[in-house]
Amino acid sequence: MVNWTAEEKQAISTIWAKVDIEEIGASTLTRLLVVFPWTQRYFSSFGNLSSATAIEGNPRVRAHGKKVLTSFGEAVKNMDNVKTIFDKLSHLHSEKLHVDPQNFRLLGDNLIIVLAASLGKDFTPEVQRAWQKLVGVVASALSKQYH
Ligand code: HNI
Repeated sequence: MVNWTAEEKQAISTIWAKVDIEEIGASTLTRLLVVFPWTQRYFSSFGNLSSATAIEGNPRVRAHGKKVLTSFGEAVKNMDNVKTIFDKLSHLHSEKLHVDPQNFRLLGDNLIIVLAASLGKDFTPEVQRAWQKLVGVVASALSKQYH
């Protein structure tokens, strides 16, 4: 069970209110696929991923990034209940998609980097620590069915 302070909750929801889900989602997934190219193997049905430019301009990457970040938003709204709300998704990623759970951490790290770049000085060290905790909680909830 994760405990959140009022300050952490505040830091997370304040930032979330400023997030453009489509843009940040697309940038986060694009960055994952470019910086960690082995993650491309799960998206072989998505068409052209042959270069950073191709990935950036791929509409399926963009749409999927938005989908992932929308789902992340459920965690933001249910911070005390992330394991429960991601139970089905954990089953899906483990049993059907066979995604190596290490990749959930990589995606979370990329989200932090993209948020920091997009929000600049609003992304203070305190805010970053709260977000780091949240991406860790999400990664661990999605990994639940693996162990
Ligand atoms: Ni993920 C599908 C949420 C990380 C590979 N993923 C989904 C769907 C959601 C989702 C929602 C759609 C489910 C459905 O159709 O019912 N994924 C999330 C979240 C995270 C995450 C919240 C982490 C924060 N997924 C990852 C990672 C990878 C990944 C790190 C691989 C590197 N996900 C997939 C794949 C699919 C997927 C592959 C199926 C895509 C498709 O459309 O075929």
